Amino acid sequence: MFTDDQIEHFHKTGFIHGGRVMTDEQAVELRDRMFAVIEGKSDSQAESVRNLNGDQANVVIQIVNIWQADPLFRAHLSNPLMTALAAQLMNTDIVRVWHDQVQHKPPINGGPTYWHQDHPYWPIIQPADLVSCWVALDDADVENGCMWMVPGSHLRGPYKDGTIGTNPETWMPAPDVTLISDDMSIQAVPCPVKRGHAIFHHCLTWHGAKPNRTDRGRPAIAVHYMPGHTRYVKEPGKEHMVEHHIEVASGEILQGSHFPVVWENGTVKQVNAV
Ligand SMILES: O=C(O)CCC(=O)C(=O)O
Repeated sequence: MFTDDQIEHFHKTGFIHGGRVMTDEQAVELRDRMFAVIEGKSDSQAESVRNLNGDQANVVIQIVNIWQADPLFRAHLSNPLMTALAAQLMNTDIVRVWHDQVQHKPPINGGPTYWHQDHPYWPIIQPADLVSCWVALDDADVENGCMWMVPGSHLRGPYKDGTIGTNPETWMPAPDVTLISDDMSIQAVPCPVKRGHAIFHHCLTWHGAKPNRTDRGRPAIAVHYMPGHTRYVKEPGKEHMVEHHIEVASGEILQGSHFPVVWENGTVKQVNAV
């Protein structure tokens, strides 16, 4: 569990390391299942599997809702350490899953993660107080494209549509400075994560990653967790890939079999196949 000091640190910076949440062997098993889904060898389908950058020189394989495709990833949503830590950071009695997201940067031609904040990409869920748990399925370091974050950036609210701007030489954030307040530091810090360890970030924290030119891959899985009070708010003209699974009316708490409860009042809940 996080200490009070750690939770205060998270609220100040917008991210925090969560330590080891699975063994190396479990991480390797998940990584192997990830490759099976990428190669189309799973029994069911994920929501989407694609090269996020659409560019063969800068490949980032993104899988959304791999939990729909693979039972080990479904069990991963309910990891007891991840769910309890997420509940603490969101100060909630109920933790639900918004969606999950694999991002794999292959060796040599692994692409960057362009600087962004998450919540503006999710305008149909409110309020903006979700927390993501990102687990490295192999060591992620500065060389192979670990994430970088800007401490305190979540406190500034949404930035345009969430796309911050990326300097193509340094891979550091390059925002329109007329849109941010003078006193905002945009000093990014690297966030290396060991295999089987987790880092949590707030849904407004600015984050990005450099390309991977090493001979090591950088596989990782993020679970985007919602507190119990998150609502679906229809935004005409703004659709999200998983919106077609929503069965509640606009204005209601977002719940249902595709947005499962994984933690409730201290008890971990397993997720049913959909
Ligand atoms: O894995 C990455 O490089 C980016 C992940 C990300 O943007 C997220 O988890 O919100």
